[in-house]
Amino acid sequence: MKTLRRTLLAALSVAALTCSFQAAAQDIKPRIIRFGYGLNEVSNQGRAVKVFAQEVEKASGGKMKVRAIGAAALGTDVQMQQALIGGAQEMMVGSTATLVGITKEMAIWDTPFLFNNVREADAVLDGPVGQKVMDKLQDKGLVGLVYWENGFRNLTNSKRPVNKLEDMDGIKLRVMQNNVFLDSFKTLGANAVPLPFSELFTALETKTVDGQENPYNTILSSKFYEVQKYLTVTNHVYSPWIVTVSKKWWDGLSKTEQGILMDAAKKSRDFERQDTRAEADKALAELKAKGMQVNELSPAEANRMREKLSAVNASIAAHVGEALWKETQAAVAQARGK
Ligand code: TF8
Repeated sequence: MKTLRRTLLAALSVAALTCSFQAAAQDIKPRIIRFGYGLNEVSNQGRAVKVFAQEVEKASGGKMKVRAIGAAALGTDVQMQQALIGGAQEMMVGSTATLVGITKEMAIWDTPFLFNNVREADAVLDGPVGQKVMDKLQDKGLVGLVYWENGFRNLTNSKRPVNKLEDMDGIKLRVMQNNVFLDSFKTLGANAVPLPFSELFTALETKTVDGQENPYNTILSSKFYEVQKYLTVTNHVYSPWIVTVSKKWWDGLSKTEQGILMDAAKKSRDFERQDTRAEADKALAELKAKGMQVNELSPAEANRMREKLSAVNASIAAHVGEALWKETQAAVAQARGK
């Protein structure tokens, strides 16, 4: 009797399992996902998109296929965001800074010296404040999945070593298309020029601009060392990337499909942060080997820059709202205390 019951139970649970597998399988439709990004294939961004694509294909039994399209071949960050909103493209990854025109709260991440290290960045971005800011995208037709690391930004230029604030005077500096960055670098005395990333290399090469700021990884993968002699270690702001989905398209997916994308996004995030950090650790030495002249700011000059830049804080707070500003400061303080 006991054996019979056991056999029956086993048979039943096999049936239930098969059933739920079938339900899940029916829940996954053949899909082509155009996933655009701005850096090239051999960048940390490109590597992580590849991991995302593999995870999605694996989890969907090959039904959901990710077409990874890099080097801004589908457009600049801003153009791709519009394509996602309109439903002409499914997914992308890009800087949160380029989203500020759509969702003003994203400007909180552009606060100079907001995070002292990546541990603080992870805690705040993956915590309730990061989620809250991400959720604001939904009203605008975008769904944010996860934050990836672009990294701490550093200054390069082709004119002269920047050892003190005054050395920034009159340097034509490309900034991201975002008012906080524009204000920040004007405050520092540079002649700030907003440009999309895809035009940056040529602009540096033709001396349309003298300098730019980006993490070491990007200076390396985009070969800026070929057209920029001087690198100043400023770490003036931590830049996140954000993986977004067209809400129009997302809303038509089954829960299973959404779950597959979310799960793959998290896996790609964990991979990306590790990969980016490992690369950043070696990148400065590589940039020196490529011929860049690197200098650090003296503690006194670094402080002057910090103080100068704190002048933009009030306008960021006004832009994102005092409540979010305070909540973010509290979340940073909490992360710092741990
Ligand atoms: C920049 C950003 C870039 C991103 C990328 C194209 O300087 O740091 O890394 O926008 O997605 O524009």
